[in-house]
Amino acid sequence: MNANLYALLQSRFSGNRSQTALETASGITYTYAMLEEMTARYAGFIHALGVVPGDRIAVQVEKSPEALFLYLACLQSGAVFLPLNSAYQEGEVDYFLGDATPKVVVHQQKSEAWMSTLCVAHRIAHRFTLAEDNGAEIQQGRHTWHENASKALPMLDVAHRDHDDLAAILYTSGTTGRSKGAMITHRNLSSNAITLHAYWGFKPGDILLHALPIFHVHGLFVACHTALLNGSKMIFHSKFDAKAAIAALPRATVFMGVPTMYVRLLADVSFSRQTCANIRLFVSGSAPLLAETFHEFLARTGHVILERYGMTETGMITSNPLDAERRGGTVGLPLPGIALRVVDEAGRACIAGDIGGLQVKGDNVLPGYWQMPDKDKEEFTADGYFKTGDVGKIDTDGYVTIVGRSKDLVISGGYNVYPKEIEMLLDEIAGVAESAVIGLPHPDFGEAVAAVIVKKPAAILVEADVVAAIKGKLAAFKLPKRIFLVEDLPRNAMGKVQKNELRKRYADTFK
Ligand code: MLC
Ligand code: AMP
Repeated sequence: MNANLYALLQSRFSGNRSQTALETASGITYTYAMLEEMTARYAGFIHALGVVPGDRIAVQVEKSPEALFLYLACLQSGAVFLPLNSAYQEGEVDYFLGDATPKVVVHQQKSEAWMSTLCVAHRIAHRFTLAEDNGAEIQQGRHTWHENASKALPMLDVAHRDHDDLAAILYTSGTTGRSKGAMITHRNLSSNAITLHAYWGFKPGDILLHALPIFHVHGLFVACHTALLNGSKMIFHSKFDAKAAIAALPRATVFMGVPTMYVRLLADVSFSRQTCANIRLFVSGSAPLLAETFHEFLARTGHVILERYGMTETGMITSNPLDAERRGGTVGLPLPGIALRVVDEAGRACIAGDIGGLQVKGDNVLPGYWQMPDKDKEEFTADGYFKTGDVGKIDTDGYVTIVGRSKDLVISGGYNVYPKEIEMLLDEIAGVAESAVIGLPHPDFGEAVAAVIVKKPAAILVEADVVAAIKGKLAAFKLPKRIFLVEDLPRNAMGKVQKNELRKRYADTFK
C-alpha cells in the first residue's frame, strides 16, 4: 500500500473534480481538477529537476493557491516539504538552508538578493521565485517556478512512500536558541488528518474559510488536510483581515483561527450573529483562548468556540468534542488513538487533577529531529512518550487544561518566539551587559515580546536603538514591542534570572 498522504487526499476528492477547491479573496476559483492538474505538473517539474524522494524543497513564500499546489506536489513526488515563515530574515533562513541542505529553494521576489547569495553559499542546485508578485521586478531571463512548472509534463502516479518516510520538516526554535527540524512523516500527517476530519464531523457541503498562514501546522496541516480530505471548498484568504473575514464568513461553514483572530473579529462592531448564520464550527488553537474571548464570542454569536491543543512535533493532541460539552478554559479530551499523561518532576504519573508535565504518544508524534540524535534522547522518555514542555492537568472526566509551560517560550498571536534566540542577539549589542526576554499579556496578541536589559556601566542606550540594532536580523514578529532598561535582573539563590518576577513587574505594560 502506498502510504503517501497525497494518495489519501486524492482518493477523497475523486468524486468532486468539477467542484471548487479554492476561491481567493479576489474571487478567482480553482476546481479540484485544476488543483490536481497543477499539482501533477509541479510534481512533474520536481521530478525533471532531478529531485528524488527524500530530497528537501525549502519554500519561503506568501500564501497563495500556487503555494498550496507546491506543497501538494512535494507530497506527490515524494520530496520533503520545508516551509519557512515568510517573515524570516536572511540570518534565520541561512541556518535552515545549511541544516536541511535542500535541493531546491522557492522564495519571494523581495528576498532575491540575499537568497541568491545564500543559495550559492549552500550550493543549492535550483532556486526560483514562485510566481510573479504584483509590481515586483523580475530579474531578466529568469522564469518563475510557476511559469516553468505549469508547462511541465504532469506526473501521472503518486510516488510510493512508506508510513515512516518524511513528508515535511518544520523548524521550531529551541530553548537553547538553536532551531530544530521536526521530522514529520506521512503516518503522522495522515493519522491526524483522518482523526480530525471525523472528530470535527466534516460532511458534504462544508466550506472552510481559510485565513491562516500555510507555513505552520495549523494552517497547512490541520486546516488544509481536513478540507481536502472532505473534498471541500476553501475560501482562501492570503492573510487574515477581520473585515474580509466578516464579509466571507456568511458563505462558510467552518472557520479555524488563532485566538488573536477571534479577538479581532469581536473588536469589529459589524461582526454579529448574522455573520455566523451558516457556520457550524469555530475552532481555536495554537495559543490559549482567554475566557473573556470564549464568553464574549458566545454572547455575540451564540457559538461555543471549540478549543483544541497541539504542536508542531505532534500535530493535534486534544480537542473539545463536537457534540458533547465544549468546556471553556480546557483544551478538551485526548483525540482517539492518542495517549496523553501528566507526570511529576521525577517522571511519575500524576493522579487526575494534579498538575505536571504533559507527555504524548501516538501515530501523530514525530520520530525525531533532523540530524539531532541527542535532542531525540532528551525529548522522549524511555517508554516512547514525547515531552511537550507544556504543563497541565487531566480531570477525572478526561478534560485537559493547560496551565503553563516548562519551556521558556512566548506565544504571540499564535507565533512561537523563543526568548533565548533574541537574548543572544541583544547581548551582542555594544553597551548591553545582559538581557531577559519575556512575554507580557497583550490585548491583541495574547502575549507580546518584551526585553529587560541591563546596560554596561557608562553605556548610553535608548529603547529605539536597541530595537534598531536587531531589526532585520529576526522576523519582525519576534522583535520586542517594549524594552526596559534596568540596573540589574532579579535572580534566585542559584543565580538564575527570575523571569516570573519580571513578568509580574511589567504585567500591566500593554493593558
Ligand atoms: C504580525 N506582527 C506580530 C504578529 N503578527 N507581532 C507579534 N505577534 C504576531 N503574531 C507584527 C508584524 O511583525 C508587523 O510589525 C505588524 O505586526 C503587522 O504585520 P502583519 O503581517 O500585517 O500582521 P497581521 O496581519 O495583523 O498578523 C496578525 C496575525 C498573524 C494574528 C493575523 O500573526 C497570524 O496569522 N498569526 C497566526 C500564526 C499561526 O498560524 N500560528 C500557528 C502555528 S502552529 P511591524 O513592526 O513590521 O509593523 C501551532 C500548533 C498549533 O502553533 O497548535 O496550532
Ligand atoms: P508550535 O511549536 O508552534 O507548534 O506551538 C506549540 C505550542 O503552542 C504548544 O506546545 C502549546 O504551548 C501551545 N498551544 C497550542 N495550542 C494551544 C492551546 N489551545 N492552548 C494553549 N496552548 C496551546
